Amino acid sequence: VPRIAVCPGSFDPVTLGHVDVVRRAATLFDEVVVGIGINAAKTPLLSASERSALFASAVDDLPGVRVELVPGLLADFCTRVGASAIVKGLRGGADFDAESPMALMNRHLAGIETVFVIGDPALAHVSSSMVRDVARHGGAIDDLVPAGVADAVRSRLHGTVK
Ligand code: COD
Repeated sequence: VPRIAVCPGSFDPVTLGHVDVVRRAATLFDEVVVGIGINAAKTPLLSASERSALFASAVDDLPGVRVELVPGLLADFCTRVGASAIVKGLRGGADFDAESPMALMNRHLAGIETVFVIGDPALAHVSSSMVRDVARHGGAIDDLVPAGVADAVRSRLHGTVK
């Protein structure tokens, strides 16, 4: 029986930090499903299908990794795909504080464990919200995101690719 992990997030947009977490998960599990989820606290810049296509292109060299939309509860999604664990990345204490209640709730709802990997310290400053903010003000985000993502973000924000 293959061991399957789900790596969930908003991924608005996917960053090199997210891809690093998925790469690490792929060394620990037979299959990894990247789950493009809905965070009710956030209004996304990119549509779910855009976020999905950009993540899929960033991991197309990784066998055993696929991208799916999570339409409702993450816990239900994990049960449906037969996942053994959720894998998430921690940049620091703030991530731990945000992730602990989610891990406990997902275990409560579906009996699923969450496994945390410590993010690459070289990417500790990289978040989707920071990437969006830097791009919004005309800063360079190209070194923080996979190929194609910076153009997609700029085109959504400014209606043009420069
Ligand atoms: N290095 C390491 N890890 C990183 C980095 C980095 N540079 N950047 C981000 N991460 C990690 C984050 O800590 C997080 O674990 C993950 O990557 C995803 O980050 P985001 O910001 O894209 O995703 P979130 O936090 O907005 O995702 C929230 C979910 C969509 C997972 C959540 O809202 C959810 O599960 N929604 C579905 C509905 C549901 O089930 N709700 C109840 C949840 S208990």
